[in-house]
Amino acid sequence: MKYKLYYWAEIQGRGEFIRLALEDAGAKYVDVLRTSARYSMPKGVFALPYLVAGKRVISQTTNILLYRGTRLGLAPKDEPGSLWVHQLQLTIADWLVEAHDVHHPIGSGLYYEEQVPESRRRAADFLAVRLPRYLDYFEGVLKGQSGGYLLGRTATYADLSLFQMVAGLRYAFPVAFGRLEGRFPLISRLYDRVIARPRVAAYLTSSRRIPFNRQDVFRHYPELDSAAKKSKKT
Ligand SMILES: N[C@@H](CCC(=O)N[C@@H](CS)C(=O)NCC(=O)O)C(=O)O
Repeated sequence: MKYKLYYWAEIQGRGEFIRLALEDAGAKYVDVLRTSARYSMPKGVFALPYLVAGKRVISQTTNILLYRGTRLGLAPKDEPGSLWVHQLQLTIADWLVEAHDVHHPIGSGLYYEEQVPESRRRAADFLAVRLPRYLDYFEGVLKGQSGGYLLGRTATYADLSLFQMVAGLRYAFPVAFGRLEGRFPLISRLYDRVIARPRVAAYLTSSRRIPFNRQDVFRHYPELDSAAKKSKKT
């Protein structure tokens, strides 16, 4: 099976969760929009990313991973295991939206520069309240396992996605996340495990990996990275 992934060519964004799964599995795929700007939105698809697998067209990032996870060897075959990975991935999807909304708290139709004061307030709350809550949750899941991955010894697409969250947070909030990360050693170790996976390592150093940038979901703005210090409880 040769997959066709349709996602923005300039950003990692949501597409990166799918790219990482395809890369780690050694799957054959074309990242279509990186070589051709022309595409049409298939019927029933609301937004990128979508994946074409034979005659099937699947959209919604988490749905794509659910659909292909087992086939790619990145999710258990049994229903409880498959649903558990799906549940973890849905939580990561929620977390990603919150990381995005730090720099776009009012609306995606406005530039960051049009919502800076609100972004500062949102960043303060994200860094002080929401980010530790998500990290606590995933650290707790890892604590219940031996083997270093969310399900134990075998990596799933949720582990690759958690790796991506850490990579994005390190880029966007080097100071604030840097201060926090030491409290979550199992998450840091999972990051190290994932980055050492041979196909992931090869991908990350290839030109297929798009560098983080300020058009992306994770963005580095020093004024937001330092917002936590200045936050006041209201
Ligand atoms: N819940 C969807 C969200 C899809 C989404 O928001 N895609 C963005 C790019 S990351 C987009 O192109 N949005 C256009 C729009 O919402 O109008 C998913 O996880 O795939």
